[in-house]
Amino acid sequence: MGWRSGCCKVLAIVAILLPCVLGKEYVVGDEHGWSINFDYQAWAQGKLFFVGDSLIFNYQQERHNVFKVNGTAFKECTPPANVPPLTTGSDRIQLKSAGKKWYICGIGFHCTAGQRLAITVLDKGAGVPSPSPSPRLLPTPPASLPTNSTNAPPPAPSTATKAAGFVFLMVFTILLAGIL
Ligand SMILES: [Cu+2]
Repeated sequence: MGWRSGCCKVLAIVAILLPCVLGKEYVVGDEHGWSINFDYQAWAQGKLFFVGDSLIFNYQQERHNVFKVNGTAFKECTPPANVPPLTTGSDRIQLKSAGKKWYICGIGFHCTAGQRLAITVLDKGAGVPSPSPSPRLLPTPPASLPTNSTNAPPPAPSTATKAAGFVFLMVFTILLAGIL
């Protein structure tokens, strides 16, 4: 009986800390990688980038590169003359501060051809930018509710609760695997 409550405590702590400790990794363009003929703004849309997350630019070395630029250089597709580009073919950039970030390819006319990415990095504490309160802050029904309240279907979960549930499930599975 002891392991159960102890396990729950560990679960709760891990479920809370895990998303904070581990930054997410985003492969820019997913399997398309970092190249021309891709809509990076569409790719970035709907994604939430937080401080601590990382961008990974995958591309064929010497065919492309990655410049971190400012808004003007992004708009005009002008790579900075005084800053060397990233050129490894698998460049990882950790998002260290909140705010707008811009990346372009400095080879040929690739940037003009769409090889540029603009994202907005959010502060960890900022959470999901939404006018409605976080679902985690909603009051939970009292545990003493009679009859079949525990079996009642929960209200449709938001994306945030789904994500939290997924993390919880993962952690639970890992722990369970460790115990068994
Ligand atoms: Cu390029």
